[in-house]
Amino acid sequence: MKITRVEAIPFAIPYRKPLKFASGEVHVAEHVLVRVHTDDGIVGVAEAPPRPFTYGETQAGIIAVSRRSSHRGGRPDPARTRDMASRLARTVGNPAAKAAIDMAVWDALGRTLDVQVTELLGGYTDRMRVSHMLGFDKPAAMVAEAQGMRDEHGITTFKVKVGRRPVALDTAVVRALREGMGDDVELYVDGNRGWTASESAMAMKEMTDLGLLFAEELCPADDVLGRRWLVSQLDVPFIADESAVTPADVTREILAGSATAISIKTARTGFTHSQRVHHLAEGLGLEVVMGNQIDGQIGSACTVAFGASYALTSRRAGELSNFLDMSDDLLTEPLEIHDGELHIRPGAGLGIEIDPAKLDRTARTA
Ligand code: MUC
Ligand code: MG
Repeated sequence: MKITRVEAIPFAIPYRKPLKFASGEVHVAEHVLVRVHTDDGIVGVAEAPPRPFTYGETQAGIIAVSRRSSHRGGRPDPARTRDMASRLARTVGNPAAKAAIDMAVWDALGRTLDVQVTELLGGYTDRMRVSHMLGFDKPAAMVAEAQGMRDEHGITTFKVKVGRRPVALDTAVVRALREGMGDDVELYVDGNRGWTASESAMAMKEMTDLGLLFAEELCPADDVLGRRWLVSQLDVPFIADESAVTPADVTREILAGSATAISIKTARTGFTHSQRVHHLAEGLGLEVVMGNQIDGQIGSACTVAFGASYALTSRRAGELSNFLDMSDDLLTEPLEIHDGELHIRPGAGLGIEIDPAKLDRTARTA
């Protein structure tokens, strides 16, 4: 079995409601559908979501990297996932492009063997609890959104975007959520590096009675000593997200005391490197949250496929609901969140199929 072609198809799906956070905002999902073809006629799929404000990737860049990857070193065998991943790792950066190719290869492998990707990776469970991400808005609107998610989808874990100035803008939101939703919901905060270390410490102190689960990327990891100072005084785990993209970054940030927990995003480490991050976290006894790079339905299917593979990644609710805010999707059978859970798909590979009519409707020319 050999890979014969890597296709990269740009598409655009507007958000019904834009997501706003400290490092940027997203109004249209301008993603890239990646399809890996094998000489047996199998096609594996994944999606790459560019986040220019975080990683510098763009739709055009992802297309260029994906198309070139198919010429890299002959015709690789998808069963040799490590070989594929190390070929891709020769290109520095470009995490979403490399991750999408890696995941499409795993999907092709699963389809070839007639096995689910989750089973190939570890097969721990078939579902995950869902955490919903609340973007910047006024307190009443964010509480109403959380209530809607609980009523309609049974979601009871919420990640609240923070990092605005003055910090009271955000602490008021978290307090309103705790008061409006009660003590049964899980709440944690993500600053996308918007605050300084001292602003973060002040905000966490102000929210000390709100029973937060985690704090994520409140200040930049590049403020090396400030960040270490902050992390050392918190009484909740501090999640490294965009500061720890590769397994090597994770090692450095954890050993330096700049974080005490890890966000794994398959959109940037695919399945092969996410496995490395998972094994590292498991070995070190770190908490893990399956994060969301504002993924569409294909990306969310990838996240749940990986998260369900291990006890550590499925213990906490995974960030799997951003696709609910998109006005369209590409799947023949759209994902559904019920009773606060998202299940993996029953079929081989990722178990998802692309609907050609939906792709025609949303595809853009490269
Ligand atoms: C997050 O966890 O930071 C925002 C930008 C991005 O790449 O991911 C999101 C959510
Ligand atoms: Mg984050």
